[in-house]
Amino acid sequence: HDLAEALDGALEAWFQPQVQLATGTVVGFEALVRWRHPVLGPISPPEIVAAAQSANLADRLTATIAAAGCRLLNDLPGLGLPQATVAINVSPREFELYDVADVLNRVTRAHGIDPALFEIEITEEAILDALVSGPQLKQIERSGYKLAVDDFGAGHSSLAYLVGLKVDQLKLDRRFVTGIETSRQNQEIVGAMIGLGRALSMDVVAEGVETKDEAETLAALGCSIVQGYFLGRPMPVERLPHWIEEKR
Ligand code: G
Ligand code: G
Ligand code: MN
Ligand code: NA
Repeated sequence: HDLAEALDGALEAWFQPQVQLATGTVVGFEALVRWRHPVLGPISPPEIVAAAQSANLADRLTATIAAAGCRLLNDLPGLGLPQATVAINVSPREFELYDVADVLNRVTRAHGIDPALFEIEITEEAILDALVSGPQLKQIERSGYKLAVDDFGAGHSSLAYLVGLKVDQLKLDRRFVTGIETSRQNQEIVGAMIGLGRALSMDVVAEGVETKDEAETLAALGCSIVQGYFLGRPMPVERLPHWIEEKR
């Protein structure tokens, strides 16, 4: 009940920048849900998502986050930022619950936003459940949205699913990134995943970059885009101008 109400007010999308290593340019923002309950305090995103699913509000949650993403895209010139993408998370169960492409289409049309500016983050688990997700992913792809595989390398390791699906981006799981400057094994693994991305024309984004050493090691390995606390934490839109100012 509280969530239904929050979807019209208190619930927010925060945004975490994705930065091109070579140039320092912001190329995207991942939208992450945030909700401070008036009595219970901050509710964790997995709890919000679970509550939305059991209350039959999952489609509205996605619509709310996507709408915030559209507003950010429309605000970028005013913020003095170049064109960028917005990434939205969709969990595996959601494909069983509602028509994801249909929800996204309604929102992007209402805001006059090109679907190609949206990156839909799905997990390996969602892709592997092809009976449920297959037709939906095709529909998302046909509507013009980009697809990103989130937590890449952390789930089922079969790469067969990369064939026949138009994946634009691989988001390397944080576990390969943390302390990469001292782990020869993680350097080899990340190097191989970057090679895979290059061979298949997919951007590779390293997640959870927390230190300069990690960023430099990733740059040396040929990683093009990074995301993590070192570059910027998830933040409300109001904080973006300050973050941009600090970065200059
Ligand atoms: O935002 P972190 O800040 O705590 O997010 C924790 C988890 O919640 C991540 O796995 C992230 O993908 C997921 N998450 C965040 N926002 C959303 C959302 O709007 N929808 C879905 N399905 N998952 C989200
Ligand atoms: O599952 P997904 O990759 O969508 O989850 C992203 C999660 O990672 C969010 O909870 C986000 O707040 C968190 N996150 C983003 N950057 C960092 C980071 O540098 N370090 C850590 N530990 N978490 C991060
Ligand atoms: Mn994500
Ligand atoms: Na991830």
